[in-house]
Amino acid sequence: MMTYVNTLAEPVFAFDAAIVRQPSKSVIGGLRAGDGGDPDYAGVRAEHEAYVAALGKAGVAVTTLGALEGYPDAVFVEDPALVFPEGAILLRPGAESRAGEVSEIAGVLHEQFSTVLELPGEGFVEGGDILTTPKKVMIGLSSRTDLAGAGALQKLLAEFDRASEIVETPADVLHFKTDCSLLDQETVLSTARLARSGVFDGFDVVLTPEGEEAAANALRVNDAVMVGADFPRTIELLDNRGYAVVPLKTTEIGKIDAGLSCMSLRWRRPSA
Ligand code: CIR
Repeated sequence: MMTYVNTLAEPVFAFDAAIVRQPSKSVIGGLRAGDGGDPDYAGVRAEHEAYVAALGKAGVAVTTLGALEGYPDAVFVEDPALVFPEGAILLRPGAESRAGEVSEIAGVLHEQFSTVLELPGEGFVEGGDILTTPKKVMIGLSSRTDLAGAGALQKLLAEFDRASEIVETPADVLHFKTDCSLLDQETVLSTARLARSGVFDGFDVVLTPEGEEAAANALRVNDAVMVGADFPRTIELLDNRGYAVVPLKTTEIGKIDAGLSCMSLRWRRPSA
């Protein structure tokens, strides 16, 4: 295995590469907990296109995979795998309808990474439950990520010299990162319901304004902080704190419980 030294010299949100996948027409049947109606396919495509453009503008080279009609949620490439400068990890989604997405993304990961590990054992982990911070990788238990999967993942992260911690996701919240994101090396954006658990003790915490909980799934990429355009108070809050806010529409993907982190795998390529 390649030894990767000095992983923490760059901020964890310094990315120069990303993988995304075109939304399929079947995305309108994507998994969701609520009943806010089906997303509009053209709307999802438009949101996805603007997102990919924003990644490019932030300085990331984007690899775009083709749509997978057999997997309505496959546009959310964050969930079947995890990527770091040191290598990639193939996960095991807890949602049955998403299990096949892992082998669909394995090929491009083998092309782009010299090390690709696979989650052993029987447990489940989805990437939406993983928050990478400078000091540790946080693994949220949820309806999609169980203790067996989280424990197996900790062992793989140790191979990358990454410390990790298993934490709880609030009840009825899809993924850990549905409710939080990293704004900079010390600061997280979090819903009050998640922060209340004390999980972010030691971080600076910016709380999403009441009623804008869905804004918590923001995405820091290099200098840009991408935030859902439907959340004006969160945008103003982050703008006032000096972040370079890039509002992006998430109205349609929000109907199937998705936000900005879900639509890409992002990493920094190790320098030769
Ligand atoms: C699902 O329920 O799996 C999709 N409809 C949404 C996945 C969102 N992914 C993410 O937050 N990483």
